[in-house]
Amino acid sequence: MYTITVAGSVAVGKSTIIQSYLNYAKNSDVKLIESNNRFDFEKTDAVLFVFDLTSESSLYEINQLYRGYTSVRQPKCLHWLIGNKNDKMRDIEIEKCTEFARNKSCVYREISTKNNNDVPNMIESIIQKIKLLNPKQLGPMSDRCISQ
Ligand SMILES: Nc1nc2c(ncn2[C@@H]2O[C@H](COP(=O)(O)OP(=O)(O)O)[C@@H](O)[C@H]2O)c(=O)[nH]1
Ligand SMILES: [Mg+2]
Repeated sequence: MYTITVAGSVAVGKSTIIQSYLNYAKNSDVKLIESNNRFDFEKTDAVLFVFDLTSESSLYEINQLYRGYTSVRQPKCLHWLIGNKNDKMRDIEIEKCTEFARNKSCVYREISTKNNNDVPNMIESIIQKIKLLNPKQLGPMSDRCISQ
């Protein structure tokens, strides 16, 4: 079971992202949790820093969350910057978003939970990257050693 933590300011769409994925993948080996708590950032496989493309303050509120994250993150933990609500008229220039992501070495992606494919595609590609880094399905290392 992998864990993806969805962080970000109030009303950016965290719950909607999680619900959209649950509707799509009923039996997934990934657990999505909504949290801004750095103790959750400590024990997760990936963090999605979500902001609302129509709210510049929601982008800047990620600064503090990101600081908490960097203070506890595990070396293999992956992180993304997600601009949500791209079905609406944007209030933040794309250059500002990509620059913000670059400064935090985040992959940047824009989505809308109103588009049925965006959340499943995003989460599936994240799961693929997590699995490449953490091949847990292979079982414990000891089971994979051939005895001499
Ligand atoms: N237009 C639009 N509204 C969205 C989108 N995602 C979420 N919302 C709306 O934004 C509001 C806050 O969403 P919610 O998931 O509760 O945000 P949270 O506080 O981050 O968990 C709700 O009214 C959602 O329906 C989106 O992609 N586009
Ligand atoms: Mg919520």
